[in-house]
Amino acid sequence: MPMRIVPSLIAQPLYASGMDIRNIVILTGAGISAESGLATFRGPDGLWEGHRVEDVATPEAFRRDPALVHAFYDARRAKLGTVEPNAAHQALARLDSEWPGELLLVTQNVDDLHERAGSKRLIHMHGELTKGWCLRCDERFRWIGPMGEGAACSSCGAAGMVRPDIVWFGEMPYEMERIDEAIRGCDLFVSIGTSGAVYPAAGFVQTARYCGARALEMNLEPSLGSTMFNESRIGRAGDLVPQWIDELLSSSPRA
Ligand code: BV8
Repeated sequence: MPMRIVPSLIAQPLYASGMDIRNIVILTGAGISAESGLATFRGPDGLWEGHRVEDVATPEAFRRDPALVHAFYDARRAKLGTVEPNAAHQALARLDSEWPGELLLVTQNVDDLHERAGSKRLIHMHGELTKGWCLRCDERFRWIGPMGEGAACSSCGAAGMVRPDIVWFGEMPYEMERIDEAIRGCDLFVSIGTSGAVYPAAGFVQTARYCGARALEMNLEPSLGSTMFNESRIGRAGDLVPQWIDELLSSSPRA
């Protein structure tokens, strides 16, 4: 699928000549894992794998029907074992290992495909499917396999107090200070595979532009915040991201 470039209304060339890109923040969403076979959120039926968000991804839903919420996350955790990182994940892992400047990869995704591809400078702002959280001792720990209502905490042993370590709607995303600091200090903000529908992630581009950074989005369609970007490259992440990283690494001074 050929790449389509949509210059934004307030377009300025992405890399103003002589502009030295050193510090980069990259935000990813469900679209980057679509080519690995994981469903995005805004499915054709608007449902999320057949569920209304408020029935499976809120603290109220967990109090109301923990069995349903556990079944929802157990199914997604099981699916993880059947998928692999794609070319976009791998290209970002290459950038992580070769980029001489500051780099922070912030993902809204709870899957583990970025770290399986090798990305290290990574934050899961909405939590991880492969982690559990004990509401008795407040410990977080790796979790493989189904969790279910009776799960025992691998730290304090309490049964039935373990929930998926996922940030639900109405809950505060993780590492917001670190993310905000990186965005305020970056030269380039990049958004990949996200619709820009959920806050605070959807507001990152405003902060970045306000602090003088350039902004690039790569998505299958213009996102809700598309006009805030200096450039929008429309297409599949698996094609666009490796292309962009080749471009960036070939134009940037080595360490
Ligand atoms: C909070 C974990 C308060 C769960 C998730 C301001 C205005 C309005 C509303 C709010 C606001 N501030 C807060 C809110 C409320 C809410 C919110 O934003 N609601 C929305 C619906 C309006 N936000 C919150 O509740 C947040 N918390 O605000 O806390 C607070 C403040 C202080 C103190 C205490 C509390 C927390 C939100 C986090 C919820 N958890 N995920 C789980 O995963 O199970 S959000 C979840 O949905 C994802 O993580 C992601 O963030 C979002 C889905 O968006 P995308 O990832 O972008 O996916 P989507 O399907 O939408 O789009 C995919 C895109 O990819 C599409 O554009 C498509 O074209 C593209 N694509 C598809 N294939 C490809 C592709 N692109 C490239 N290549 C391809 N192959």
